[in-house]
Formats: sequence, C-alpha cells, structure tokens
Amino acid sequence: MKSVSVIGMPMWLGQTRYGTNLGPEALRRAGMMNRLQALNPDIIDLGDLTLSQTTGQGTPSLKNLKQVAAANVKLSEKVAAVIAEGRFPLVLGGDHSIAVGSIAGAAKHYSRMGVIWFDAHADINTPETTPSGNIHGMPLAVSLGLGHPALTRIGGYQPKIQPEQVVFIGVRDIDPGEQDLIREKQIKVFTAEDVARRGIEQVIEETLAYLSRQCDGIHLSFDMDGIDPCQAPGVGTPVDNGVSLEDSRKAIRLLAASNRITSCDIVEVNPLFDKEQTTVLVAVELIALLFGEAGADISPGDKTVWCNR
Ligand code: HAR
Ligand code: MN
Ligand code: MN
Ligand code: MN
Repeated sequence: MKSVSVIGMPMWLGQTRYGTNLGPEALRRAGMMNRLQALNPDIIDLGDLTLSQTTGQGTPSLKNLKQVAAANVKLSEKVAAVIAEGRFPLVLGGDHSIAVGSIAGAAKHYSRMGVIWFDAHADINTPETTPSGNIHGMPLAVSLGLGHPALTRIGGYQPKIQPEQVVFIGVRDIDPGEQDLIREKQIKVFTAEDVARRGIEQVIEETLAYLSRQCDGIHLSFDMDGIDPCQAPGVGTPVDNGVSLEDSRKAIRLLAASNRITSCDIVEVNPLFDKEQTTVLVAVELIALLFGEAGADISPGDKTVWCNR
C-alpha cells in the first residue's frame, strides 16, 4: 500500500471568487484524515503551504501572476520532495491553478508522465486566448509549455508534458481558442456526453490503455466541477450536464484498482458556495475511494443517476 503525504494549497488567486482557499481546511474538518487513516496508517498531513492571499500583482490577461507563480514554485518543490521520499502526493486545492505546481513537481520524476484532466473545463487557455485572465483556466497550457515563463519555467524545465500524454474526461465548456489548440495538438477528449453515451467503464479503460502505452506515471487532476453541479454544487464555475456522481465514483474506483495513478490533486471546492457541505463530503468520499475504500459494488449494468434539473 502506498504511503501518502497530504499537501494543502489554500489558493484562490487563480480566479476571482474568494473561498477556494478554504477548501483544504473544509476537507480536513469533514473527517478526511480519519477516513484515510482507517484505510492506510501511513498517511501524513503536511498541513497547508503558506500562500499570499493578497490580490493584484498581475495583468488583465494573467491576474495575480506573481502570487500564483510563487505559490506554484513552493508546491512544485514540495511535491517533488514527497515523491523523492517514495510517497504519493495528494494535493488539496485550492483553485485549479495549483496543478501548475503539482505537475511541475511530479513530472520530473518520470520520463513521460501522463495526465488525466477530469473537469468541466479544458483549462488550456493561454494569455492570448483567455476570456477571463484567470490562471485557473490555464494550467494545462502551462504544463505543455504555453504561457508566461514565470509559470512555464517553474522547476527549471519545460514543457512538463506532451499533448499525447493528456486525456480529458468530463469536459463540456471549452472556449474557442482552447478548442483550436485541442484540435491542433490532437489531445484525447472524452466529454461528459461521451461518458454518458459510452459508459464510464469504457472511458476509463480506453484512457488507461492510451496512457499506459507511453507513460510511466499518471497524475490525476480532479476538478470537482467535472461532476454535475446538482450533485457537487459547491464550486465557483458550475457547468450543467456534468458527469454523474455515480460515474465519478466508478471512475475513481477503476483508477484506484488499476494502480497506475502516481499523484493527484483535487481542486475547486468552494466551501462558501457549498450549502450543507455536499461537495466537500463528495470530495472526501472520492479521495477515500482513490485510496482503496471499498464503496458499493460496481456492476456494469448500473444505470447512470441523473438529477432533475
Ligand atoms: N475557460 C474559462 C476561463 O479560462 C473558465 C475556466 C474555469 N476553470 C475552472 N477550472 N473552473 O476548470 O476563464
Ligand atoms: Mn479546472
Ligand atoms: Mn473546471
Ligand atoms: Mn466558457
């Protein structure tokens, strides 16, 4: 069983809605550590990295660039150190800009690290294509070497990954510039609709087959807004018609059973939008499934549960 180190990233400056910085503490308060330690005694909580919470040092197309870059430098060093000790880094966001640091820290340990990007969004904007200037819409582009050097050069090397090492799952809100880049780079995409139509089992099987052929590690970057917002509403940028919670659970269980995931971040929980803690509790459950909690049986015929909208 893997030894796990938990790293809290109280980050919200990759977007403009205060609250994602409260994510790590909310996950802990929801009992995450006890639940994980019941599965695996060798899970330690390294606490939160200390990050600037002051807005403003950036440009309109790269908001808070200085703070986001500094935070990700710290995270990349921490993640790299955790893997060097032979441990699995579990990074708690925080908005999705923290994937810049997770991937920078993890990728240097592998000759070709794969990335599974579970998200409603593609997060592959550049300063030229971004509609918002929010860096949480850019981390995948940054990891591919596209964007501001203060981000792309973190860890002293770039790019961290190649386009053929990436698989999207659950995407359904892609900006025009992102669509162009995805097409140009021929990145593998399973939309939320693909998941509903083809079944999550087949999507995960194809994802793992595709990445396993070429990759010696797989980073799972799990954005909670990939899940349908009726089942995980506590996020800053909800998008309807998401992956059902049932399929999200199956996805994680299948990934856990594959033993191929080597690092993970779980991002975009905003406790201030999370009435009744729905989303935080879902996040804790999914994390527990990733580390081997049994959950209910998977039967291939299980029906997708849809919410009334
Ligand atoms: N694509 C939009 C932008 O670049 C919205 C991105 C929202 N991103 C997240 N993370 N919530 O996936 O601004
Ligand atoms: Mn995202
Ligand atoms: Mn998203
Ligand atoms: Mn959009």
